[in-house]
Amino acid sequence: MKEQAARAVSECRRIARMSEETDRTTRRYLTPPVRDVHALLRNSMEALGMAVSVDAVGNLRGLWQPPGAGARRVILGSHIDTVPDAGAFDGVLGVTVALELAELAQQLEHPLPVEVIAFSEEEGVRFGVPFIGSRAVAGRFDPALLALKDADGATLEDAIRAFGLDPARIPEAALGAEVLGYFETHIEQGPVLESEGLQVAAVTSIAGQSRFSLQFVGHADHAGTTPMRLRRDALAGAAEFITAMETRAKNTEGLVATVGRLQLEPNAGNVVPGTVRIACDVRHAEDPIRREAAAALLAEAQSIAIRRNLKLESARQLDQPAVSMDERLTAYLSEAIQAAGLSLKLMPSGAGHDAMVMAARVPAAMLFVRSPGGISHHPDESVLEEDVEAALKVGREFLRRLAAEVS
Ligand code: HGY
Ligand code: MN
Ligand code: MN
Repeated sequence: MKEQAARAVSECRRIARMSEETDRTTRRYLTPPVRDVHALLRNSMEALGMAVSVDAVGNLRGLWQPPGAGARRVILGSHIDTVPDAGAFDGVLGVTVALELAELAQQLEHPLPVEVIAFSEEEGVRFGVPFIGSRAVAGRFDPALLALKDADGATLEDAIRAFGLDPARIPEAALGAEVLGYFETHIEQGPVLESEGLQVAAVTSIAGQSRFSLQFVGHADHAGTTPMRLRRDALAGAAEFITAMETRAKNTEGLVATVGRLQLEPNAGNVVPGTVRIACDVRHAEDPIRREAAAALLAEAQSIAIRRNLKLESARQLDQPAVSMDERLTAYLSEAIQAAGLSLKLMPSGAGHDAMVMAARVPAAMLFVRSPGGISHHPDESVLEEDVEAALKVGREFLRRLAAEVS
C-alpha cells in the first residue's frame, strides 16, 4: 500500500497547483481550475473502468458497477474546493484516497459497486453558503440558493450555467434508495491525533455550525476634523462586538466562535469607517448551546449598535445541526481499524464535512488521518504517507465488511 499512499499524496500536491492564484492554492466553487481538477480525476476514474459524469451542481462522479453485483453501492469521496491560501489535503485527500480504495475494492473477494464523488463545493467561500455539492446529492438543495451572489455579483445560477451545467437538472443529482452508505476519509485538521501519537480515528459526530453576517452602519467622516464624541465609527463597533464574541466563546465550554472575514468602507486610513460587514462562524457539539450562543451574540451586537448610534443588519447563512455518524458503519470502521493492527480512537469533529449533509440521506462514516502540527486551512497543511497507507488499510477492511454484507 506504500505505492498507493504515495500516489494519493502526490496527486494532492499536483491538484494543489490547480489554483485561481499563481502563488498559492485557492480553488473556489466552479472557478476555471476546477476544470483541470476534473480532467485529472476523470482520467483516474476512467482508468478504473468507471462511468464518469458531472452533475448539475458540478460534482464529478465516477461509478464502478462490477458485473453480477447488485445495484446497492457504497459512495466514497470528499470535496475539491478550497479556502483561500489553502493546504493541499483538506478535502482532496479524501478524493484521491477514495480512488485508491475504489481500485482496492475491485480486488475484494466479493464484488462491491462503488461511486466516487468529488464534491464541487463544501467550504462556502464563493457564495457564503457551504455544502452546495453534497446538498444536491443528498436531495437537500434549496433552489433559493441559486440567487446567492458572489463578490463579483454573479449568482450561483450564473456560475452553474457558465460551467456548462443546467440548474434545471439539479434534482437529478439526488441519490435514490440503492446506497449502502457514504464513507469519507479526511485530515483531522486539528492536534488531537498527533498529541496522542495516533495515525487515524473513527469520527463519532460532527459539531453543528451557525454562520451569519453582521453589517454595522455608521457614518464615514474625516479622521482629522471629527471629534470622538461625534463619531459613528462602524469598525470600532464591530471591534467591540468581536471582542465580546471571543470573551463569550472563551467562557463557554466547547464553544468556538470566529470572525474570519471583514469588509469595510470606504477603507481609507484617514476616513472614519462608515460600514463594516463581518462573517461570523459559531460551533458547538450541542445544538441548544450553539443556538443560544448565536442568539445571545446577535443581541450583544444589537446593544452595541444602539449604544454607538449604529444601524445593524444581520443575515443568517447557515444553521447546520450537529450530526452523529451511523452506528453500524462506525462499528465496521472500528473493526477495520483494529483489523489493520491500529489502536482504536473514536473522536468528534469540530470541522464540518460533506458527511454531515450526506448523513441526512444515507448512513455515513468518517475516518480521520493525523494532521501534523494540527495545521489546516493553511499552506503548511500536511499529511504523512505512512498515515495515508494506514488509512488505505483501514478503508480496505471497511469495504471488505460492506462487500460481505451485500454478497
Ligand atoms: O469550515 C469547516 O468546518 C470545513 O473546513 N468546511
Ligand atoms: Mn475546510
Ligand atoms: Mn474539508
